[in-house]
Amino acid sequence: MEAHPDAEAAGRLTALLHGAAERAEAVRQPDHELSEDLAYAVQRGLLDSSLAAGDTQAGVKLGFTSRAKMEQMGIDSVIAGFLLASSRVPDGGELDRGRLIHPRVEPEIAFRIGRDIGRDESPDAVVAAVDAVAPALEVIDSRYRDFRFRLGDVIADNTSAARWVVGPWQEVPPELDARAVSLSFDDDEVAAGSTAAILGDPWEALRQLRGLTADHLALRAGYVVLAGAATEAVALPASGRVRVRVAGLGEASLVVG
Ligand code: 0L1
Repeated sequence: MEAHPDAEAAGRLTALLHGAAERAEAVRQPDHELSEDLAYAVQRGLLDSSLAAGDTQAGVKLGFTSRAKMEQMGIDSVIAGFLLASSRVPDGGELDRGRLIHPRVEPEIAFRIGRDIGRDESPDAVVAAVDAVAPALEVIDSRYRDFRFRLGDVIADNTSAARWVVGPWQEVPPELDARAVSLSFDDDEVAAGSTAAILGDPWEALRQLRGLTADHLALRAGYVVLAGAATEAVALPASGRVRVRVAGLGEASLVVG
């Protein structure tokens, strides 16, 4: 039987994006707009390629969790991608910038999921399943050359996920909605914001993840969920320490090598 043209197109884009990330070489954006379903199928293909190469999925990341950014981009719901164990940088560890294309960094909050979550469970059940929270950094790196915003292209490119760092896990606090967040390069603050930038409250971002139905976004015990950026993304420096501080939660860092 002949492959469906959509499946063929998804397979080609998966191979292109996988190769781009492997070689740290940008590729051209697709000529045509992708539907969300097809974009998540491409993303799933990327995950399968990594799993086939021996990697494991370590969690899920949310994107476009800033209401201001949603309005600017003309979208009305969050998007998500997968986190790989191999893309985690240990807290305080070194990131090889040469393996990335045009990396930017975002200060975030991470949730740790305490048990497998069934597809039919409510957003509140997901919130109740979180057993720890932590400050986090996400390094994003679009694999497209001269990127022009198109939602499907971002989803297909695993929402630009590239590297991530989680600081020391903390007990779940009673609230998370208005904590000061600071991003610094060595001793210079380069961005400052609040956890309120994450859909008003990072817990709301986690709730909205339930609206996304792709199988690989289902949550499992031990998964990390990155809730989305608390400030604009900032271009990663050529070298030095990048640090996030979240009031009352501590800090996480990486060193660009
Ligand atoms: O993590 C995010 O901020 C979502 C997607 C970012 C897309 C991009 O600007 O590369």
